[in-house]
Amino acid sequence: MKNILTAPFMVEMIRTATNMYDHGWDERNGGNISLMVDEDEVAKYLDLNSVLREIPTGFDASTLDGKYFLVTGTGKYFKNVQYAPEVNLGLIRVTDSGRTAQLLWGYADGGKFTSELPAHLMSHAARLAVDPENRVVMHCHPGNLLAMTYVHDLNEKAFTRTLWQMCTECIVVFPDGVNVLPWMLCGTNEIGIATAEKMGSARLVVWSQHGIYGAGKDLDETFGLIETAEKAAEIYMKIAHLPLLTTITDDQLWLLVDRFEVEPREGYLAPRQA
Ligand code: 2HA
Ligand code: ZN
Repeated sequence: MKNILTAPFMVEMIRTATNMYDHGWDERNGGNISLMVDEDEVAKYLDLNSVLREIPTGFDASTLDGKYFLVTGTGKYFKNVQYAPEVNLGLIRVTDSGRTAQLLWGYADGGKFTSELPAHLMSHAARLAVDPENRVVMHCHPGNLLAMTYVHDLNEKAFTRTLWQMCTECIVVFPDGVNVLPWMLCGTNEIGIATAEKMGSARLVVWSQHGIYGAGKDLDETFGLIETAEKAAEIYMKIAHLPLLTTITDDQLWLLVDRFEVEPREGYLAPRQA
């Protein structure tokens, strides 16, 4: 059996957590990542019959039964993932209609998965229902997106349109837009259900005054999605207090849509000029 620390999914997870920390998105124990890994891939590194512990999840996620996830640990710091992956990460198999997580590797100090597991697994289920290729759910606290939720209208269309107007590439990277939740208590099934519901129509969900959730087919793509939205929010926070002399118009956004063949969120752009 090969050493799991050499697995491409593990190497990529460690690099991504480190990179997110380096971007300032994951102070202290902030943020969490879950990566769905194919059983065939896990079997190269672990004995699938060797369950270290069973941990209750506290919610149902029946469509995920039998699926494997590499997940950051509760209370753990992204800063430390690269130095002690087996303490800060765990690999779980979901069973019992989602109610139990079987630990196959990791959480070596007796720990467990992120407190945000409900939001993660429910979001995986929601994204898989609309995109079978989805593998990643990522949560973090990027400063400019967070700041924007204090000063910008939290209406999803208004929030999305502002981000699209801040950088030319935004509508190409997230044509589905950004959904927004009001402030809610984190770590609960309620915020998990609300996040998953928002994930049905967009891969980015802002948690007001807290952070953001992103979903995608791999860690790089999901990181890039959040990175692009955060860059747009940074531009917004640089200019919001200044007189606005120019913007990217809806006609120009339509040119991007046509050139890059993306499908903008229905009704978010003014109708095309004839
Ligand atoms: O503790 O970011 O939302 C990790 C978090 C909770
Ligand atoms: Zn958080």
